[in-house]
Amino acid sequence: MVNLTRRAFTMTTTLGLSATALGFSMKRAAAAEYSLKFAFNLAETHPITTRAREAATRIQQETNGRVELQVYPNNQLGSDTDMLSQVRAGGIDLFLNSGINVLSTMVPAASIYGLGFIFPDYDTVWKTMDGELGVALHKLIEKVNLLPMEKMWDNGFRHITTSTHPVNSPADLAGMKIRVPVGALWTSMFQTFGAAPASINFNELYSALQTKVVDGQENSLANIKTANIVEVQKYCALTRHMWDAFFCVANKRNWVSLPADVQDVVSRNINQAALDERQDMAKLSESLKEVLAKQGLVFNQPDTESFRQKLRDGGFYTSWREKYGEELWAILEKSVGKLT
Ligand code: X2X
Repeated sequence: MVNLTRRAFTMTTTLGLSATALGFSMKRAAAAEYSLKFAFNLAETHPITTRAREAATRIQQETNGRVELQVYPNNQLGSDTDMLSQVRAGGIDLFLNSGINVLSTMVPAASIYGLGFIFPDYDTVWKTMDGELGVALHKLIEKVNLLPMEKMWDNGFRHITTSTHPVNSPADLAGMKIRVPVGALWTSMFQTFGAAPASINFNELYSALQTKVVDGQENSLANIKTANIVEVQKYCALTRHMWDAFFCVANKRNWVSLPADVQDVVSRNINQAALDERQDMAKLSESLKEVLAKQGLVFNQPDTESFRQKLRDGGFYTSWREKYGEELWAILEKSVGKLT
């Protein structure tokens, strides 16, 4: 809210000058003592954005306006690559990013939960990520001076969409130009399937599909809907080939400079928002299929065994086991069972 009187406003328009040019100070009606920038790539209508805004309202109410959480969805502050640099530098205070996405360029092991077909259901997912594996990954992220909030935000089980033909087995992916996010695990998985993956940030995905730079992509139904991917894709294979989620990471220097009571109110509301968003996503994973089918997306249900076999035959699990190391691998297998 800009605090200009009607008279001042009339004057600026009459003179054709902006308030700043005239030297007015543009104060907020009730300026917050602490303002935190919270940024991410998801669309305005994604449940993550809704729950983030809800957290902002609660934080404002609980602190009587002393603390303001400024929510920037939809890549408003840049691509994931840009936002990661900004949260490192302190220009962004809180950033949601998948450990499999650009965050893995700094913390390679953070991508381990993205391995193909390791989670049968949400119970196993949250037992793993709220448990020992999540704690181990938090420690690795802290080493690069980012502080993860306790709870991860769900980014859903992922499926493959294409504009050209339905995908029933890896043979249908052979040589296909498919967009994957910017992370080595994604590239490796789709290379092992036999496709030709291209790393592209989420803010460029829609136009990459529209201009046919790539013929396909893979994502949650929530993103296929809210980022309008459905408008530029025809087929959706319900592969559920991997599951993804976001760490909410804070710039450490900015975070430790906040008083303890402010840290408490912000982290408590952000973690609650994450838990509520998980429920939203679980519901949407059931209901969105029908909604998207009505919009013209043609679904098929492949037998996923051929995809799993391709990963095993291609040495996918054994080579990533070497990269992640025995300690993390053992923690993961404790939750999800033997993988190699
Ligand atoms: O970039 C994507 O596809 C997204 C939104 O799902 C992630 O951030 C990994």
